[in-house]
Amino acid sequence: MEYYSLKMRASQQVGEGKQKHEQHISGAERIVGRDSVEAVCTAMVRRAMNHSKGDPDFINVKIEKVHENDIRILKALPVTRFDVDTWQEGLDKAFGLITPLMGSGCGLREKLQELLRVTFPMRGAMLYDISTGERLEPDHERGVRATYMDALHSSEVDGCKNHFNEAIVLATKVANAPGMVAEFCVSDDPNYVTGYVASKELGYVRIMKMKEMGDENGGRIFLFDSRKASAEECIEYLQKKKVLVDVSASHPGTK
Ligand code: WAQ
Ligand code: MG
Repeated sequence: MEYYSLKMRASQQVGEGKQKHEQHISGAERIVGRDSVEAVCTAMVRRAMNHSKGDPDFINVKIEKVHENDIRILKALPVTRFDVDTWQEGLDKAFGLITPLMGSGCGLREKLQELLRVTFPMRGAMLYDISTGERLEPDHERGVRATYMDALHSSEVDGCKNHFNEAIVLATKVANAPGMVAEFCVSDDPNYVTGYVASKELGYVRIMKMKEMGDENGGRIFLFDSRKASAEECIEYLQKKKVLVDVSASHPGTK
């Protein structure tokens, strides 16, 4: 089978004079069979043209052939769901699951909370080394982005975003990165308050409220251990390796 990677990003010009810059509106990526390329491309453009963040001035669609031998197939992380009454309780639960993986030491919860705040303006994720306490992204403002991934056999050409479906694919790719310890995620979509923590050991743990409704602050932290792999190796995998995730057994409602 022949595969193609499709990537779309859309932006809008904002500001005047020297302040003028491109603001990101929407992005999507897929890896699909040759037969779906055209339909998926159309759906991506539709998604860009109908985004709540605004009308795009610029849409970039990139289509690249991918060799089947270069694709790694991964089984989706098992999903569990954790209901909470308040977002404070949700955050507390998330920190409680993650901190034991960061080793022993006090103040880890406060540290994570501080790191999360730093991710708010970033487009990608923070890559944090739990062994040294250093940030390993080459560009701190942007962060690292996991890319070249999709659900296996996904023929869906839907124009709108399904948070869970996209997140389980990303989280599965990330959890399998060399040296990866865990991931922590809160959406930056003001109307989407569900977040998750994930790792090979924890699986994908959905936490139904992790922020206040209307809050547009979100971010991702990739917790990495430089004693287990090199940062270069990990970043290379996240940004270059093609991954298809078998989500056939994944369901967002699993308790
Ligand atoms: N690689 C690295 N970081 C990313 C990527 C990527 N490909 N895409 C987004 N981020 C970062 C970026 O800083 C965003 O601000 C932040 O993550 C949140 O991204 O089970 O929608 O796309 O229902 O807003 C979780 C679903 C949805 C939970 C998460 O994230 C569930 C979501 P968003
Ligand atoms: Mg978002």
